[in-house]
Formats: sequence, C-alpha cells, structure tokens
Amino acid sequence: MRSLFKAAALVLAAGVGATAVNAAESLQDVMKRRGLSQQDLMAAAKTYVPTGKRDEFLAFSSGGQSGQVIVYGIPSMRILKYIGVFTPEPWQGYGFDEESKKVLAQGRIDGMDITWGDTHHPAFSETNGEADGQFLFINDKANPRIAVIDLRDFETKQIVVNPIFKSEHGGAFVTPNTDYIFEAAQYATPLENKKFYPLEDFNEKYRGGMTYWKFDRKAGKIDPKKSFSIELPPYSQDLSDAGKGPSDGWSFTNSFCSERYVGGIEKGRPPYEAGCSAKDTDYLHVINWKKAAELVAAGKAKKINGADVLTIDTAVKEGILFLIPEPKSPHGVDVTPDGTKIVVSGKLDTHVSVYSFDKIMKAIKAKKFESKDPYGIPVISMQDTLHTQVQLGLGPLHTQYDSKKCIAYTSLYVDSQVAKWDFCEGKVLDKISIHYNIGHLVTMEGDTTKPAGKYLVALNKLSIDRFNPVGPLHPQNHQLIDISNDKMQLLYDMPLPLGEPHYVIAIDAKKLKPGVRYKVGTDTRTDQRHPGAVRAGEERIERNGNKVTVYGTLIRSHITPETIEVEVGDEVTINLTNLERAQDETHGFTVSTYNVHASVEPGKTASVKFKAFKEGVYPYYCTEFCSALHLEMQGYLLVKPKGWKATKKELAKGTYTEAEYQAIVKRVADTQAVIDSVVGYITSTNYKDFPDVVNLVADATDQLNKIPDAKSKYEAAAAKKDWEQASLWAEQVWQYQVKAADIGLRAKTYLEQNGAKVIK
Ligand code: CUK
Ligand code: CUA
Repeated sequence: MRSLFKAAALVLAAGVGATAVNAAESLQDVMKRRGLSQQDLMAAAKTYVPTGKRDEFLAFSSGGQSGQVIVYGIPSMRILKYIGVFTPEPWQGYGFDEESKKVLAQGRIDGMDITWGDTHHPAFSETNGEADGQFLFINDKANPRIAVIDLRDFETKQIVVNPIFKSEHGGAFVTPNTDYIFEAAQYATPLENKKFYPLEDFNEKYRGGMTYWKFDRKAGKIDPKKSFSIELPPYSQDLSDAGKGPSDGWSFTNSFCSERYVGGIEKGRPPYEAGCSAKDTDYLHVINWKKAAELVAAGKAKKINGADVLTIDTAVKEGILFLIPEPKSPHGVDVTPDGTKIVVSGKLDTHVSVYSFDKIMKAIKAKKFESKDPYGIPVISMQDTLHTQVQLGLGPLHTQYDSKKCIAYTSLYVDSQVAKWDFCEGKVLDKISIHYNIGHLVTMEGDTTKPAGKYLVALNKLSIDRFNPVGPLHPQNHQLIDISNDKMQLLYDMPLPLGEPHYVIAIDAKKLKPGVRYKVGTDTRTDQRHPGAVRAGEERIERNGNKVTVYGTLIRSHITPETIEVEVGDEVTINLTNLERAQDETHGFTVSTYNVHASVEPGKTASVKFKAFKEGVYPYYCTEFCSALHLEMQGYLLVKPKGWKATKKELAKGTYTEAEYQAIVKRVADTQAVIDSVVGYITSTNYKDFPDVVNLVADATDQLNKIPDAKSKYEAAAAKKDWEQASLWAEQVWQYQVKAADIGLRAKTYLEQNGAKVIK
C-alpha cells in the first residue's frame, strides 16, 4: 500500500497523460485475423460505445421468471443492472435487509411469502403519453401482482396484490398521464377469494376482469383504496393497451379462448390447445375506463374481497363495455402513437387487423351492434370498425412504432421475422430474419405518443445455435436491429442469461435523472428518515430486555462499532448508516452464518435483524471492496453463553517502540506535503464548475477534518510514552490522509480529463 501510494504520488508529480497506441496491427490485419467482413465492421461501428462514453437509450427488460428487471444500454447492449423486484437479490441486499423484506412482504398472498415472480410487461410512467423517466411498473403473471420501481434510485418501492384475480397477464400498462396502471386477468377463476366452484360451473361462476390501479405520483405509490376493477366474462383476457390522444379514456384488451373451453386431456377430452382455438374469432374488449372511474366514485361498484368491482351488468347498463370480434387467438394489441388506430395480431392468422377508433365510436354512438355475447355485452361488427387488414406472415404477435409516420414493426413468431409495414396504407415495406422465434420487439419509446425510432430489439424465444453451448438451457437472445434506413439491418446478438424476458421498453437516456447518493439516514424503501440512522459520533448499542439494537455507521475503512456483544437468544437489530458522500462508495454488510446482507450506498441507512440463537464468535465485515483497507473493515459479533463471566480484563498488547512511532509521524508529515500539492492543484482550477469534483472535494475534506482529533490523541499518548496508542493513532491519521489523497487524485484526474482550466 505504501509503495502504491508513492507510485500514485510520482504519477501526480510527473503529470503523465495517456499515450502509447498499439500501431503494430492494421484494421485489415484484425479483420483477417478475426474473420470479419465489411458488413461486420459496419455493425460494430454502429453498436460500439467507446470506453468512457455512454449509451443513447436505456432498455428495461422484464426478467421473466427471475422476477427481476434487467437494465441495458442501447446500442451497446451492455447490461447495467438487475433490479430485484419479486425475487430476493443478494448483492443489493434485497430480501436480506429489513427494509426490502418489508417490500417483499407486501407481495404476500394469503399470508404466504412468494419469493419469485413471472414478470412480463414493464411500463414507464407517462406524461401526456410520453415516457417521463420517473417510475417503472411491472407485472407478475403467476401471482397477480404489480410492482412500482422508482427511477431516482432504481429500487422497488411497492408491490400490490390483485384483490380478485389468480393470474394476470395484460399488465402493466399505463394511461397517458399515469392516472392508472392497469392489468387484465389471464385465466378465469372465481373472483371471490378462496372460493371453490367446479369446472362444470365455469360459464356461470368463473370470471375474467380488468383492474385499474390508481397511481399517486406525489407519493410514488399505488393507492389500492382508489383503485377498482371491472368484471369480465371468462374469456382469458390477454394483452392490453391504453388509448391516447383521441382515444384517451379508453382501454383495449384482447382475449383468447372465448370458446370458454375447460380442457380435460386426462379424461380423453381434446386438450385446451384444440378447444381454445376452434373458433375463427375472439373478442377485443373496448372499455371506457374514465367513465368507469366516475361510476365507482358514484358508488356503483360492488365489493368483492373488500375491493371495488363494477359488474358486467353495471358496465353494460352504463355503456362502458363493448366487444369486437378479432381474428383467431390474438396476442398483441397496440394503439398507434396518434391514438387513432388499434393494431391487433392474431397468432393463428397471417394478418394484422387495424381497427379505427373513430369507427368504433361511430358504431357505439349509433348503437349499431351485430349481436350480444352470452353475458349481454354489445358486440360491434368487425366490418364496421376495421380500417384495414394486412397480410404480414405467420404468427404475428406484437407491434411497435417508428418515429416515421404510419410505420410499424410486427414480430412474426412462426416465420422468425420482423415485418416493417405501413398501417395507414396497409402495405408491407421490408422483412428481416431473426434467430429465432421472436416474441416481443421494442423500438425506442415505441409504445408512446412520440416514438424515437433508430433501433429495434427483437426478443427471441430460442437462440439454438447462436452462442457457445452452455448446456440444454440456452441463453435468451436479444437482437439489435438498425431501423434508421429503409432496409432493416441486424447489428448484434446479445445473450441474456436471465430468463425469460417478455417485453422490453426503452427510453432516451437523457430523460433519466437518477441520484448518486441519499440524504444521510434515508430508508430508501420508504424515502423517509430511518429511525435507526445516526451521525458520526452518535453510534451506540442499546439493550431492552433481550432486544439488542445497534446504531452503527460505515465509512472508509471501519464499521462502528467493531465489537457487538450479546447473549445467546437475544434478538439483534443492526442499523447501519453509510456516512460517505463520495459517488460509488457503497459498503456492504454481513454477519457470518446469520443469512443477512445489506448493500448500504452513500447516505443510506439499512438494518439487518436476526435471533442470535447459537453461541459463538461470528465475524462481520464489509462485503464491497471499498478501499485499500476494505479487508480490515471488520468486527466481531460475540454471542456469549447465558450467565458468562469474563475472567481476563485486558486485550493483548502489541509491541511498539518510540522509533516506530517517530517513523509513522515522519510518514504523516511527508504525506501531508503530497496532499497540499494536490489541494494546491485542484484549488488553482475552476473545479467548482464540476459537481462531481465538488463532491469529491467535500468527501476528502471530511477525511481531513478527522485528523485533528486523532492527532491530539497520538500526541497525548506520546506524552505518556504509551507507544502502542501513540503509534496506532498516528497510523489512523495516515489512513485519513491516504483516503483524502486517493480522492484528491481521482478529482485531479477527472479535472485533467474533462478540460478544467487553471484560473489562479
Ligand atoms: S407476452 Cu410473452 S411474447 Cu407476456 Cu407480452 Cu407476447
Ligand atoms: Cu467498506 Cu469494504
């Protein structure tokens, strides 16, 4: 460490910049050696993001069965983060510290912990139909839940459980100003919780539905009390989308298995797949959610499981629910950016059907219905509402939009292709093959009122032969496609080792403004001050009966306290506040064998709790390599047997001489000279114009401010000739100096690389 520091000081003194370019190999040599074509080079140039540069867009991918969200950059396809949502995520302490456990506990169903999720559809909060970069929502299909993630810190803040469904798929989708986040049931069940009805009662007692969750943007939370649902027939509601512009106030939801078939292959009956695809059409559900919200406010809802539900009868009577036939086993329903049309893909049809919102409204106004469904819901005819139908290919699933007017992209699952087409004119423009069997696709902000075009990512279900084999379970394959020209161009294959993502959304990176630190003492799951937070110098351990509460802090490179003594059977809570202000100075915390872990970012307070049920000695330590003396960021939890009495009164002493003490004091003086020169350089520049540097300077100053106290301690000990205490406190001064110098050097490098000017 000492020589390392000297080397850094030397570099500092010489002011060495980056030089040395490897000029020995030409581009042609590299192409030949690696077998690359001109086309490959072009693709590489379109995706490569040089070191230190950032991506233009950020993609938020469903993590599928991992119950997480995956964040990656476009066009580089570099993965930036996994966000723990429905599933514990150990690195972030998600599910291992008390604060995040409370979030996961919100997702309990009937008192049972559910620690996985089948995430499908992420959605951004929107303002006027545009992604605003404030919040992210995502659904869990298996256990009908929705989670709220705050994009200020990319942490999950809330999970809500659907009050009446047992599964849900058509969610999360948001209305244009994020008034509601909605989700559709998938597999019909009785709506009353824990109610049993046999399958013979399917048509009468099983129901689908839609739930509209009210979002309180100020609180950053869903408000279940102001949320409501609409009862729907047992038609397996599927994907949905919100109207926008002229169609704002309405929502659209597909369905499959409107045959209401209930399977029974084991009894010799044809299976679901036959019974659920027998008819030529299913139903598009057209719902006036704005009016539905008014009806609920007017007290027209019925309570089911304590939640507000508008019945089918009320919805029909009040004229807020309509059906339109749609071709065979549809999947995606996607409203065009201008809100005038609704594109529906039929999995078993080669067409996409483009419905006109205007025509739908005209039919509703004129009460022109072709029939009623078995539940009395008016059915508008396809002919009266279609704008056009376009033959795209086999297995059309999902549609996204371009910044160019009337241009759409639709995934073709069976053909393993993406079709580019014109939904105004109804013609196919281009097709590109993908590898293989595409589900969703995403264009940049491609489901908003202002798509940004440029790139498309194909989310492929199979990757088969694209990557190095890693066993029978293959990685997922997200393929990046350039859509800025007339012809689509395949650029990059990204293997994703976390499955199975369904939908991805992407946003202009400039719209995201995440913080780099919290206000000191923040419970980041509630954004409130943490009751266990303390400042430096206020650390303490309190006992109340058999409850031991530690109020501790973390800062390079020590944990305060460094010893925690409890008795076997005590309930131990350890609160830890990270006092760092410097960017990226996260400390982790764990106690051996008690299954706890916290990730404590700058300013955060986190707590871990456990019953010290076994006596013994358990090291605790910082789990993030945070500094040169990270390994020394340690302590002991001493779990003493009941009634244990100490016999020895003193800790073992080290051997230190006056000469050793003097050598340390000399090192401290030398180091101070280096610090002075770094400080001299920084303060000679316009460093105040660089907020990152201002923060680094504040952090270095923090370290330097601790020196006088330690210095007076070593001087007092030296006066008493206690060479151990004198040497160790002098050493501690040097530690503060090293940390300050390390930060100072980082600040200096930053200033040099970012064109700071010398002003003094
Ligand atoms: S779904 Cu998976 S490919 Cu859940 Cu949106 Cu279409
Ligand atoms: Cu803190 Cu390692």
